[in-house]
Parts: sequence; C-alpha cells; structure tokens
Amino acid sequence: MTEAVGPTTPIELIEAVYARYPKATADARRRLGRPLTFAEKVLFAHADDPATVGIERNVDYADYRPDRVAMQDATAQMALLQFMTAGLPTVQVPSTVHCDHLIQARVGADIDLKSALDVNSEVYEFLRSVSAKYGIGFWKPGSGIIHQVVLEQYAFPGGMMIGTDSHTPNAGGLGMVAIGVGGADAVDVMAGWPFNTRVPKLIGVHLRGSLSGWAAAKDIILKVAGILTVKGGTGAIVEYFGEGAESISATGKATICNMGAEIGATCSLFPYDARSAAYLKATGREALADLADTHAEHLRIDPEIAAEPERYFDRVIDIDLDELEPHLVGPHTPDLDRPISDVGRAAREEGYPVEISYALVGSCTNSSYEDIGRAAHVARQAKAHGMKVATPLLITPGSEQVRATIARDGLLADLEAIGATVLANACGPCIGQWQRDDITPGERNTIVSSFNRNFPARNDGNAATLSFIGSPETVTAMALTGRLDVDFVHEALIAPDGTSVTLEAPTADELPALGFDPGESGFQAPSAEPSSVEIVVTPGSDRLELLEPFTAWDGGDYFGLQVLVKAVGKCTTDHISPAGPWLKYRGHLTNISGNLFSGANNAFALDKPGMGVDVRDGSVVPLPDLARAYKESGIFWIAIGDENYGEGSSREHAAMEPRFMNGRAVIVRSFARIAEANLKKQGVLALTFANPDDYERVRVDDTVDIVGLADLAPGRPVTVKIHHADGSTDEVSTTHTMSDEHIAWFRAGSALNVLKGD
Ligand code: MIC
Ligand code: SF4
Repeated sequence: MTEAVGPTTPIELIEAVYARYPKATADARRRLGRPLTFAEKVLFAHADDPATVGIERNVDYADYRPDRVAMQDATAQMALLQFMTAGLPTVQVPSTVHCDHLIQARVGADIDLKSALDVNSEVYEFLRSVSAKYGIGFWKPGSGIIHQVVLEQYAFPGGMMIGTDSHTPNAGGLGMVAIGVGGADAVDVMAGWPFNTRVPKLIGVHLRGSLSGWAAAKDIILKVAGILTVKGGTGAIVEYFGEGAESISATGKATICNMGAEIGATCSLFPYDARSAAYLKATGREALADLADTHAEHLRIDPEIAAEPERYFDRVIDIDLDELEPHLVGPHTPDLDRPISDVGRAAREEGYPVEISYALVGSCTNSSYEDIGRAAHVARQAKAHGMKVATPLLITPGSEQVRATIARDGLLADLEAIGATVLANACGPCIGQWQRDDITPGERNTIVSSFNRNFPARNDGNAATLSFIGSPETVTAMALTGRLDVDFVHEALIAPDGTSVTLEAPTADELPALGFDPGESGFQAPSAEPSSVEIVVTPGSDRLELLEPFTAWDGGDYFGLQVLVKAVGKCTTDHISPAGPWLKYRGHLTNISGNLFSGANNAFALDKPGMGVDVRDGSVVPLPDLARAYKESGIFWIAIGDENYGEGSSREHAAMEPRFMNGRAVIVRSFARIAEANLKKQGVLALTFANPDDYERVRVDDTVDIVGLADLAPGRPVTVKIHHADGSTDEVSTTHTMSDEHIAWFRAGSALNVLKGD
C-alpha cells in the first residue's frame, strides 16, 4: 500500500474496484452458466483469481482480497499484538482502529469519556502508536462506534471488507460484503495475504410492499431472526432484494445487515439504490454516488434471479412489509420473536417481570439520525401531554457526527425533555460497560433495548436480567409505559392529567435537512515517519502482554485428555470469554484467561454457571481456576460444546484462551462460523460429532484420545476414543472443515506461526 490511510475511502480505490467488475462478472457468468446474485458479483470481483476461485457453495474454500480492514479497540489489541510479531513494516491493505468498546457508561457522555481516557490511557496509547507506526488510521475515543463510522466514512457499494467485530456486516446496508472475523484473519489480510473462507451459501430475502407506520427496519430483521433462528444463517450470505428494499433508508438497511450476525450469517447485503445514493451524498460522498450510478448494473441482483429466486438461492424467505408489525425479541436469545401485540400474553404466561427497569436506545445497530428522529417523535408526542418516562431511558449515539447533528436539530433535547440521559458515542451498556446501581446481583428484572444481543449477563453482568430487543421507537414507547404488557400500538397511554393518549406512528427525516454536523474530528492519520514511532508495552503491565508463539504440534496423537467442560445449551462467546469488566484485559492473554468458560453451563456442575469438577479430587471449582490448575500440572484437556458453539462475538480470545490454558480440541454438535475459524487459526482442533448424539456419551471422569492426527486431511473424519471410568470405551467419529492450509496451521501451532515462517 502506498497511500496513507485517510478518514474516508479514496475514490481512486473505488474506481479500481469497479474496473474489475466487467471481467470478474463475465468470468462468473461463464463459470456458473447463469445470471448472478449481487453477492456473487461482489465475491467474484474480489476473488484472488476469478477464473479459478472455488465456486461450490459451502464446500470449497476460496481466497478473496478485501478492500479494507477495520478493528475496534477491544479486538484490535490482540490483532495488533499478533501483527507486530509478523515483523512487517506496514499494513498492506487500508486499515483502521476505532476506540469504542472501552468506554464505561456511568453518568453521561462527558464525564464517562474523560474517565475512559484516564482508565484506558495505556491501551489507547498502545493502539495509537501501533496505528501510527504501521500505517493504520486511528479513530479516537468518542468518535463513535466502529460500524457507524465505517458506514459514514468508508463503506461503498460493491466493496468488500473484513472487520474484527461480528457486526461488521453493518456495511452491507450500503452494498458492501463486510465480514466479521477474528483478529488472526485480519492479521493475514493486513500482512498482504488473501482472506480465506468457505464459499458462502446464499439465502435470499424477498421484500414485498413497503415499510410504514410503527414497523421499522429493525422489525424486519427481528422477524427474519424468528424465522431463521440463531444458527439459520450459518455459512450464508443473506441477500435482500425486491421492491420493499427501496422503502428502507440506507441506515435502516444497515440495521438489518448488522443484526444478521444474530442469525449466524457470514454477512448480509442490500443492493445499491436511490436511498444509498442519498446517504452517500448526505455524508459528503457525492462523487462516489455518481460513480456508483454509472456502475449500477453491477451493484444489484440480476433481474432473472429476482424473478425466480427459488431456482438460484439455497433458501428464499418472503416478507410482506405492508403486513409487518413492530416486534420484540427475547429474553436471553435474539430469535425468540413476538409481535408487540403478543408480548403481554407471553409475559404473563412465562412469568417475565412486567415492570421495565431500564430502556436503552442506541448501539451500532440502531443509532442513526432517522432512528433517533423516530424515537424523538414519540418523545415529542409524550411531552405534549406532559408525560415523562416511567423507566430510565439511556441514549447512546452511534457516532460523533450523529450526536452533533441530533443535538443541533433538537432531537436530543426532545428525548431529554421526557427524562432521557445521553451517554458517550460508544458501545457502553451494549457490552456490559454499564455501571448499574439500581439492582442487586441476581435480581430478576426486565430491560428493553434497541441493541442486537441479549444473552444472559451481557448488558449489566447480571444473568438474571431479562433483556428484550426492539426498535428505538418501540423502546422509547415502552420507556413511557414502563411495562412489557402495554401494547402501545393499539392501547392508549394515560397522561399525568388522566387523559388518554394514543401515540401516532412515528415519522422522521431519514437524513438531516441541514446536512450532517461532523462534530469534533476524531481521526488521526498514521505517522509520516514510522521508524520514529516507539511502541510501549510495559513489562508487568496488567493490560498488555507481548505474545509468545504457541508451540508446534509434536507429531503425535493426543492421549489421556481430560474433559474440562461439557457445555449444555447455548455457549456463546459471552459464556466462553465474557466482556464487561473483562474488556480491560483484552490485550493480556494471561489475565484474560482468568474468565475462561466463566459463563458456561457445564453438564458436570449445573448448579451454577462457570463451575467444573476437578477429576483429581472431585471438587467443584470455577472453570478458569480448573483450567489453570490443569495447565500448571501439565494436564491437557478438551471442551465439549452443544449446538452453535461460540455464537455471537468475533473475539478470538474465546479461542486463544483455551489454547493458552492447554486445551487441545473443542468437540461440538455444531459451530458458529467465526468461533470455528478462530479455533483453527490458533491451532486448536475444532471437531464436530459426526453423530450429534455422541455428545451424550461424554462423562465427567472420561479421558479422551484423538488419534490419526498424522493423517489429517481435508474431509477425512477424525477418530476420538472416549475412555470411561468403568473401563469401557466409546469410539466416535468427528468431522472437521480443515483445508490443507488449516492443517498447516495446526502443525505449526497457529496460523501466525505459518505467517511468520516458524
Ligand atoms: C459484541 O457485540 O459482542 C462485541 C463486543 O462487539 C464483539 C467484539 C468483542 O468481543 O470485542 C463482536 O461482536 O464481535
Ligand atoms: Fe459495540 Fe454492541 Fe455494536 Fe458490539 S454490538 S460493536 S458491543 S454497540
């Protein structure tokens, strides 16, 4: 890469990408012998070699060349610690770091940001200096949440990017194939290697009718999540098309793509249209809108496919937007979906606390100008009747640009007038960076948010909090009623003077009439003199630790492995390596390993999450302590997982920690995509029971052998021998998705060792 990274994607880069489309799509049509979906066009235009790239969906592995890499502060630390060990002078692909995850919400924007700058100064300084040295653009704390900043500045229709965050697909709202990855994948691309992934399956979502009334973009993805479930999108790109797409703003489309992460999708994608052009123009990218207009045929699905989607997609979902109602999902999982009109009944039947203790609007998924505008319209109606929120309402703007603009246009004032508190432009309560004093740990209570995840303990560290997700306007209306069981769409609210108030469906400008106010600029370009930049990792620091390479495979089979944990049901990355207070150790592998499996429900010790049985004396101890004790005694172990193991975040800590603590393999009923990729990158065997029922065979005091490792080959099953304490043995077959390249990583000890040539 020759040019320094700037605060936006240079038009020349985009021109060069578009110049590849005619030939790449011609190759694709010839090889596939049929018209193309939009996703296929983007993939071929970014294939390392469109003439030979793998084409068999869900089978072939393929090499792609993304246009950009984005990293957020909580994952960038580990990614950049790995990149540093590669010994390269600079990144080879335009890359940026965004400081958003480490800001804790406590009082309000200004004070919280100041205190974050203080508490995290060592980490911010590390990220700033590494960025300066290696040619990476740096977005300071307070500039906004990574995905909003990427949408505003860097995303472009028909582009491809990867990001070290599972909600990177947010940029799909502007027609970009944007894929969430672990840090090690980002390191490969920054080092100039291709991004290697399985050719995705394709799920088509046909949108008919048009969005109106209380139904918001969020309700589309909540409905899709209800249909596809948390694993229904695994290994697939979800491509939206149909006339309904044009009734959704660009930021609304981004909300839908963002939350595609919750159904396990590789990414989601909308075609380029007039709404995308309007957004590009409003965010200062007129030239890009003009350029995209001239390439529009490449930036949408071929009409033959739109006319007969069932012939070409692996699955097609039809949604009639004219009939869409507002929805609420939860608790504890984003696919437990109900229309608002049914929530009261569900709450009664399921015994959910109906009083809402907090309402939260914002996060990377729902904090656009339009989102806040619609919430503010609800607030204005309430204010006109003298109403205030019945439950505290917190607002997190997605970016400094959105914050400055909604402040200028009076939308924040509308929300504050009904009692809302505005937090910093950051992740905050979405990722457990929320100091909540109103409940005691273990207290059952209900919260509603416009965020995207609602796993137990995610927002406030309290597993007994029931978290529900809806659109910003739904959450604002619920903050007014303070109750889960009031259907604010069909029922009147009671104002303080006793009159009944029927809320009108919210409306708002999709883009600011006066243009965006950029606010305070948060971008810092890399250094012009990289050799003069010094990177400081203080020995003994408890926030940062230089990485030691993982040891290479010794050529032998694995014998006598203990079973550390057998996860029952959901085992998301928030169960494996929780965030919240642990975010502070994201750059310190030894320290963060102290949270390993601390949220997991272990079949061997189900009374309390995060506990395990020490087979040496039968004692029940916290899993992180047990893993460390095994490591110190030179005992190697495996972890057993249920369905969709590792769902959720891209954090590679959930793979590095088991590796660091002597984990040899994770054997599951099924994996979430990023979790499986991360394990493979770190040299951990990621195996899937060929017969899912074999999960039942594993007992607490088993020892396990994994044999035939010298013969590891793509597609060849791996034999696992489970020796039970009663002397019997079960031999079970497991499958894996390792390509030759992945096997090389396993042999070398990690993908990084291969990259470094170790
Ligand atoms: C999340 O929403 O879970 C996070 C925190 O943004 C993660 C990244 C991380 O754990 O740092 C994600 O989505 O990948
Ligand atoms: Fe941040 Fe939440 Fe978005 Fe993750 S989902 S990037 S924690 S706002």
